[in-house]
Amino acid sequence: IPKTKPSSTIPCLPRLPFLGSLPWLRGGLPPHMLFSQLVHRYGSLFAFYLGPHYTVVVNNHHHAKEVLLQRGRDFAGRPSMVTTSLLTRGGKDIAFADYSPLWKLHRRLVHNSFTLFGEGTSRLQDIVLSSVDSLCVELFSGGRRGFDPMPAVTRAVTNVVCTLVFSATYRPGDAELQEVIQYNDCIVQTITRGGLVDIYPWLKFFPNRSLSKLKDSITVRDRLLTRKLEEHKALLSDGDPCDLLDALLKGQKDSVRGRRSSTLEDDRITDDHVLMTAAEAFGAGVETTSTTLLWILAYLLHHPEVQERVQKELDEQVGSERPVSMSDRGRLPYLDCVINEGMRIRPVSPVLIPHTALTDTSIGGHAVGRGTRVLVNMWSIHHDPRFWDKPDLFTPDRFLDDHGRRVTPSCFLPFGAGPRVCVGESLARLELFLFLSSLLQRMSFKLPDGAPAPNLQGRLGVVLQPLPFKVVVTPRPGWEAGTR
Ligand code: HEM
Ligand code: PLO
Repeated sequence: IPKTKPSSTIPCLPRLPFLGSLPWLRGGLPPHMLFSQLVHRYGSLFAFYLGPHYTVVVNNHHHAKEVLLQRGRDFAGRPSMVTTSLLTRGGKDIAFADYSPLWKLHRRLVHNSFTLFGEGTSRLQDIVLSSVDSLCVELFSGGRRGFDPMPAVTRAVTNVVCTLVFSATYRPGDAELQEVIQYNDCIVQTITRGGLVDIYPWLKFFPNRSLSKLKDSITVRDRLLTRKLEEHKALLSDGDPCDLLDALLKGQKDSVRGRRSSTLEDDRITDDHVLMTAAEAFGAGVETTSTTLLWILAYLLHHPEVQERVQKELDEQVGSERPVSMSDRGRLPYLDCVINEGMRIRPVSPVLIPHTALTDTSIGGHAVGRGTRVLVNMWSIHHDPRFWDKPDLFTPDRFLDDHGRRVTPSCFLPFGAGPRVCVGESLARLELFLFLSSLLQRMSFKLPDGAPAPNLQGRLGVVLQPLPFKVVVTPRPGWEAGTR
C-alpha cells in the first residue's frame, strides 16, 4: 500500500445535517454489496455518516489486517447500540461489549472454557456425533420427496449447543428445545444490527413493535437460562466442569478469589456475565454453524461433481464401516477445502461486527479519530478479483496447491483476526467437519425432480442466510437402514 500523509482524509460520501449519508446509502442492496459497489466510486477505503456516526469501511485485505491485527488493540472497541445493549444487559457479553479490562478477563475465561471442551476432548466429538445420528434419521425420514433441510439442521446444531452449554440433550419435538429455537428465531428476526434505533437511539422512546418483540423473546430466554444457572449453582462441585456453564461458574469463583480487592460490581464477573455468555454461545453457536452448513448444501446441489469428489475421498479414507472422527481430518483435505470455499464465497458475517477506534490512530496512513466506527467488509475481501481467480465461482480447489496440499490464502479471514477474532472458531470447525463428513458419508443430496437449483443470492439478517431450498436425500450404499 502506498504510504499517504497521515493528514490526508479518507474519501467520504456526501452528507446532510441529521441524516448524514443515509440518502446515498439507499438502493435496496444489502450493505456488503452496496459497499463493494461504492469501491468503484470512492476507492477501497471510504467513509460515510450513519446518521451522526462517522463510519469507515475497509474493503481491502491489507487495510483489514491493519485494523484487525497490526493495530488490533486500537480498533478493539464496539459501538454501543440499543438492540445489542438490550440483548446483553448493557454489554455483559463478549461480542457486543466494548473493550475494557473486565471484558479482557471475561473473554479469556470464555476462551479457556471453550478450550476445555475444544478439539482436545473427545466429549465434544461424542456430543456432535450423537446429534449427527439423530439428524441422519430425521433427514432419511424426510423421504424422497423434496423437503427443506433447514429445520432439521437447526435442531441438530441447537442440540449440540444445549449439551455443550448446559448438558441437556433433547429428542426432536421436545418442548424446551422448541422454546429455545423459537425465542432464538424471534431474536434473529428483530435484532437488526445497524437498524434505525441503533442509529438514532432516542427512537427507543417511541412505541416500536419490533423492539417490544425483541424484549419479549429476551424475557423468555432469560427465564430459561436463569433456571439452568440456578440448577448448576446448586450442583457446583470441585470436580472437572461438565459443561460450559459449569466451567464459567468455576472460572467466576476463581476470578473473585484471585482479585480479592475487587468487590465492586463493575469490576468482576457477575452472574449477569455468566448468563449473557451462555446466551451468546447459544446464539452464535446456532446461527453461524447452521447457516454455513446450509450454504454448503446449497452449493453442493449446484455442483454435484464436488459432492461426488468429497464422497470419493470419504470412501477411500474412511469407508462405510465406521463413523468419521476428528482424527480423520488430516486425511480429508478436499472436504476441508469445500468448507473453506463455502465460508469464502458466502461469509455468514459479511461485514463482521462493527469495530470502533479506542484511540486516535490510522488506517493505510490516513488519520482515524477515536470513536470512529470501522466496518471490515469481508465480502469484498473474499471476492477481490486481484486475489481470487474468478471469485464468483465455487471452486474448492483454490485451497489446494499444485501438490494437493492445503493452503490458506492470507486474504481468507472468515472468523476475523486479532483481539476480536471469533472465540468459537475451533468449535465451529469441529462441528462443520463432523456434520458434513458424516452426512456425505451416509447420504447424497439431490435436487427434487424439476426443482430449480437453490437461489444463491442470500438474505442478510443478523447473518447472511440462503433462501429456503429443497433437497432429496438418498442413503448411500451400506446406510439404507438409516444409521449403523
Ligand atoms: C465473533 C465468524 C461460529 C462465538 C465472530 C466474528 C466473526 C465470526 C466474523 C467477528 C469478528 C470481528 O468482529 O472482528 C464465525 C463463523 C462461525 C462462527 C464464520 C461458524 C462458521 C461461532 C461459534 C461461537 C462463536 C460456534 C460460539 C459458540 C463468537 C463470539 C464472537 C464471535 C463470542 C465475538 C468475539 C469478540 O467480539 O471478541 N465470529 N463464528 N462463533 N464469534 Fe464467531
Ligand atoms: C443470534 C440470535 C441470538 O439469540 C443472540 C445472538 C448472539 C450472538 C450473535 C448472534 C445472535 C448472531 C451472530 C453473531 C453472534 C456473535 C458473533 C456472530 C453476531 C444475535 C457473528 C459471526 O456475526
